[in-house]
Amino acid sequence: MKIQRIEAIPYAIPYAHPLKFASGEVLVAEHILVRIHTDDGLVGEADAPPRPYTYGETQDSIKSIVEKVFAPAMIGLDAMDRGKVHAILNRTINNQVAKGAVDIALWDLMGKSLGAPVHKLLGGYADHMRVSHMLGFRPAQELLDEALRFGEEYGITTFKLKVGRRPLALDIEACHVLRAGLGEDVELYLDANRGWSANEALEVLRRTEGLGLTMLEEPCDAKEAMGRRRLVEKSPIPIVGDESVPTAGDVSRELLSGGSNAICIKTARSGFTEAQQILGLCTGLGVDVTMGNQIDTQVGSMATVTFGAAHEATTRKAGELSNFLDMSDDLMAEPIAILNGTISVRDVPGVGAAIDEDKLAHYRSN
Ligand code: MUC
Ligand code: MG
Repeated sequence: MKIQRIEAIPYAIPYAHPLKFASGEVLVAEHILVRIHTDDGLVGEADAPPRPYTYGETQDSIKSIVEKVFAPAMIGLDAMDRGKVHAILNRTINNQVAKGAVDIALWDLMGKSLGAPVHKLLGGYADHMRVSHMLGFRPAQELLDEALRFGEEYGITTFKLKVGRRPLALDIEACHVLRAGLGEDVELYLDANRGWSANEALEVLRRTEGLGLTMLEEPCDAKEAMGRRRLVEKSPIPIVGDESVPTAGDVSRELLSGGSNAICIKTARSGFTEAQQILGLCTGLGVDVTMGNQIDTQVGSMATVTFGAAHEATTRKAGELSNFLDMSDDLMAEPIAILNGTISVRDVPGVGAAIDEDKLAHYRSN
């Protein structure tokens, strides 16, 4: 199964409900669909969502690095030889989202060529994941209305609230309103996308005490190492590393330096291969993990559920799998259904995110 051709296809799908958060805003999903073609006629696919404000990659940079740097070195290799491919990818630093998509497309190819679902190849632990929904910046009452609607329509009982605003009272009020309106049984946790300082985060934790918040993600910049360590030491709830930990090396640095004591795994920026390394590291150290959302399409969310359901430790918490609901459309031929607050894996060869070619033709940019 030799790699014959690699495409990086830019496309744009507007959001019906844009998501706003401390580090940025998403109005249009301007992503890249990576397609790896082999000499036996198989195609492996994966979605690459550029997040310039998080990793510095853009739609153009991902297209260029995949087609001009990775593809020429990969063509002719056996698609099963992931070790060889990763040695090539590792010659270029950063570009995590481009590398993640190449890796997932290779797993998709492996599944298709073996006739096996990738969730089984990865571990096959469960056939579904519970869903956590991300709530972006909105006035408190609108956030509550949205959460109640997601609870009623989809059975979702876990919410991640985007915070990191100033004045702090905006987010503190939102936490109180959500807890009062949703009741004790709904899980609520926060993600500040580096919007605060460590001291501001401590103040928020003080003023939300008693609300049963379960985690606080990237409250401040992890590079501000002393502040972060002090926050981790003083916080009653886990401080989750997200954008500070795209690679296994980053995870070890943040855990060992005391900058985080829980880790968010995102397949969009780590692929499946490095996500498994991260998971092994965290499991061995006794560190909790969450499956995060890089504001993914259905194609990206299918990859997350494929990985998350495959391992026991990633099914303990609800995975962030539902923000494709905010988009006006998607590329997947058979849309994802959320039933009783869960998303199921697909028992088809590969990742199970087959593309609707008419939709791709409609939304592709060139
Ligand atoms: C998240 O968990 O931070 C926002 C930016 C990004 O890269 O991912 C999202 C969600
Ligand atoms: Mg985050």
